[in-house]
Amino acid sequence: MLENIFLMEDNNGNEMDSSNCNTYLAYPDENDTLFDSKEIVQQIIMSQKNVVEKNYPTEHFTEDFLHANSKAIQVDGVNLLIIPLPYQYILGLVFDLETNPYDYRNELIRLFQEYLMQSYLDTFDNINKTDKIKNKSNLLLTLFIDLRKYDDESLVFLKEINKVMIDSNNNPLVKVFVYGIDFAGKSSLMRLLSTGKFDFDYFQPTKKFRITNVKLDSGVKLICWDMPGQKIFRSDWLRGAQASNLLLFVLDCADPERFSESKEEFWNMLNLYELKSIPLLFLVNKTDLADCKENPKPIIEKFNLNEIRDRDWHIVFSSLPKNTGISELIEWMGNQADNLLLINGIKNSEDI
Ligand SMILES: Nc1nc2c(ncn2[C@@H]2O[C@H](COP(=O)(O)OP(=O)(O)OP(=O)(O)O)[C@@H](O)[C@H]2O)c(=O)[nH]1
Ligand SMILES: [Mg+2]
Repeated sequence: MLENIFLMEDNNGNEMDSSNCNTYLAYPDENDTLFDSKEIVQQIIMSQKNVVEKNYPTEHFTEDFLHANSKAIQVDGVNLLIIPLPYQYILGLVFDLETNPYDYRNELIRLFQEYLMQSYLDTFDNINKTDKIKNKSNLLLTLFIDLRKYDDESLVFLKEINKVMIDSNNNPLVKVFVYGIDFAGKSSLMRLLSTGKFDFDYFQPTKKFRITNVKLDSGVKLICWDMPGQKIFRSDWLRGAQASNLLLFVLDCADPERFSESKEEFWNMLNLYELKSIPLLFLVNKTDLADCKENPKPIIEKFNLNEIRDRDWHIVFSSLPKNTGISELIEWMGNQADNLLLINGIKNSEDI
């Protein structure tokens, strides 16, 4: 399974070594400790030194060339596929230890050649630094999602609609798409669900999506895609929502000044054809700061929740520091997951 993907660039356009090569962009893990290890960085560079030093023109990066120069390496228990790119860049893919990175090589090169090379090259033509960084981020995001999809396709797909994947240990994987504007508490909720812990100001605002696995008592795994809520990242939401089984919208109820903005984003996603009929949990968070639970009517009216059609939906009120609402959320998710397993024929009603 592909776990992470990163781009490494030479900082000054000359010799690439671990001391002057300090810009990395990585998906999905922002705080990757991979680059703290000088040994790993050095080996990554060494594996591509010949190509990077020669600084070949772009035309040189043909399919055969990429094929011949991409290398699988294992350093410090990290399993990597390393690919040289034009302009003294190195692309790296991090896999779990059971995966053979070469299984992904052809697919990566195909994706890269087919529709990404141009967008990659565009990032270097006459555009400002912020746009370059954003383009590079988008490139990595696209590659990561497409390669994960490729990997998922080798899992067993049971049905086209409401399909649930199962992993190699036969555990069903239910994908949850977690969205809502910045500061609503999405990442904090993910941490609470997976570790039971909550601390104020534990997270910086999310810049890339994060994937959190939550294992339910029934053995079902919820694969939660926690999206960055800031405005500039919202255009990426649909990509992250691909093939979701459940939607989880998070609202900060203590910030009514942003209700209109929240409502707009909430409905923008709900109205998308791609997300049609997917069950939704509407989480009203931070009830320790403003107790909306006592009187939920204004929220239901403000967000037009009674106009939700053709999908199961449920509203839950939560406070993460007080750990309230969490068991109700888990219970609803668990019931929805069980329904999906029934539809997919993974379990029958006696099992549930
Ligand atoms: N009082 C209170 N604070 C909360 C609650 N949930 C989250 N917070 C705080 O709200 C702030 C934002 O939380 P995050 O989890 O980073 O929010 P987010 O939705 O992931 O934000 P983005 O990543 O920018 O989209 C943090 O300071 C949290 O500690 C809650 O239920 N009550
Ligand atoms: Mg976040």
